[in-house]
Amino acid sequence: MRNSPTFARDPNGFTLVELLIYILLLSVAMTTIYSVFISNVRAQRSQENTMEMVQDLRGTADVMIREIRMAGYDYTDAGGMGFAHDDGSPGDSYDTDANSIHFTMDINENGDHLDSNEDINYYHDAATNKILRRVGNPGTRASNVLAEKISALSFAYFDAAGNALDLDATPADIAKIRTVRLIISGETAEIDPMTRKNRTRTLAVQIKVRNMGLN
Ligand SMILES: [Ca+2]
Ligand SMILES: [Ca+2]
Ligand SMILES: [Ca+2]
Repeated sequence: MRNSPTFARDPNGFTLVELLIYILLLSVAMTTIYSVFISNVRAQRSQENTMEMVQDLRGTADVMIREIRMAGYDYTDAGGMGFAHDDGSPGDSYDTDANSIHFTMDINENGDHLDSNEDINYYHDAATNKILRRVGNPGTRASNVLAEKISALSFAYFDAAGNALDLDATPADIAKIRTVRLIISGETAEIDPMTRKNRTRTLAVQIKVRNMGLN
């Protein structure tokens, strides 16, 4: 009888079928481990992207809150400081309403709002998703990008009694502003690997403008 060493069963070894089953099970296990690993990496990446975006959003909101809070600061009682409408620049971006804010203050306490950082306007450019911070007086204004990846920015205004003011309908109500509500939405710089979309977060802050209505 001829021996067939290839297919002979060694009591301590594997048959070819057993070996194939083993390889199959091993590859299923490896695939499972790999996909768990990949989804962990994706989840971590997504979390990092979101945290980074939220930090940027807070930083942007902090700058705006700090400046808006000073609106109307008028140490010498010179008058004329506070929220402003469009002062000659065309369009809907320089006024104080839902999509933009414009305000003045006398930071260096010399009786005017003509010095640096005393005439400020924020506007959301919906075409580029940027917040523009424009500073200075007409003719000498400089425009800077305060933040990018901002999917939405809006403002709401309230009087001393907490009533909402519609400044487009009644522009003169600008003098009654005592609280500004800032709503800002950011989105992640990268498409989220889990959802295949940009993640977004929204911050809403109430800012008391204590210098308004003091004189
Ligand atoms: Ca506007
Ligand atoms: Ca307007
Ligand atoms: Ca000044």
